[in-house]
Amino acid sequence: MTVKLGVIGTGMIGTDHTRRIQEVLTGAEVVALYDYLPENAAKLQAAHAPGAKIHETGEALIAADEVDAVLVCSTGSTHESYVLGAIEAGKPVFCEKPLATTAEGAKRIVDAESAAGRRLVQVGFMRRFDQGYNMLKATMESDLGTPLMIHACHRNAAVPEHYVTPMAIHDTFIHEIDTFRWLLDDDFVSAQVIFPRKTRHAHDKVADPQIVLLETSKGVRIDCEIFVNCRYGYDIQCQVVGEEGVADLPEPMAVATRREARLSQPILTDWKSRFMAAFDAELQDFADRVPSGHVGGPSAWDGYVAAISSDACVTAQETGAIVDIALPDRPALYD
Ligand code: ISE
Repeated sequence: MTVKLGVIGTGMIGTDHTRRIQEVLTGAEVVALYDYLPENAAKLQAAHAPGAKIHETGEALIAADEVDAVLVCSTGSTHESYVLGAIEAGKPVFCEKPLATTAEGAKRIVDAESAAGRRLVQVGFMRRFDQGYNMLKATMESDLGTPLMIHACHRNAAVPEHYVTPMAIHDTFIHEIDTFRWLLDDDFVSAQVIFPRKTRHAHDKVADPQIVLLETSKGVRIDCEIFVNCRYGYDIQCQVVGEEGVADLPEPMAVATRREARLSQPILTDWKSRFMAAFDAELQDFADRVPSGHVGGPSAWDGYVAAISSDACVTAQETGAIVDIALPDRPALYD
């Protein structure tokens, strides 16, 4: 069976996902597109999905009979209503992060999905599908004993002018939030943010670098550097310290060269390439599960907890305080 997908939002990630569905994935095709700029949808249709119908609204795309499941790749502020619309239509929906721009919005999605009684929502936290992170998690479980600490860092080469201080949390660090929860099978109880000396390469509206300190309910301490104008590349590091040993996230595979008295290895510069295989795997998993009517992967609950945790980190940025993080009870659907 070929699963028929509709893509809402044909910007950078919507275009990339459409390309991978059409050219990389098996058993799925894009049959519908919507973008608030119709010319963008037309461009994507011409480039990668000539058979797809362009809809006039996202709501029309969700309602279309030929659409089995929906991908929400539009701007963050529109995610909540499209995801709620898909749940109401009983259609599986893959939503890029953030699930919603507020924790209350994410909770409305959790409530709607719980009422529907089945997992219809998968959130685009692709690192759970990354081979290196899966190897790290397996090593933690087999060799490290009880985890005690994580030292991590998330570095981007540069960020655009519209990137402001809170985005270091809800656009960038949000991936780390989900990754740490998943690696540790634990939740956070507090957050603090520290600002080291600022790099001269950051513009006025972004404090860069930052260090986030988290504590989990089991007492694990995490420090994570966020440095989004590091200049040299896109670099994701994660070291787990356990009672029996230490494990590092593997580096992306790269050829080392010896030349002119130097031993060197390239570093990627773009997050889309760094996690390319993980993006492929998360969408393949989503498409494979559509026929069953139940999706897997990161859930609406994970999206909701990420929203609560990132709100606490933003408060920590603003106040300099150690901010408590309290979670509501988890609905049975997510056990
Ligand atoms: C971007 O949205 C991402 O998802 C990347 O993984 C992150 O490194 C970058 O900072 C974000 O802007």
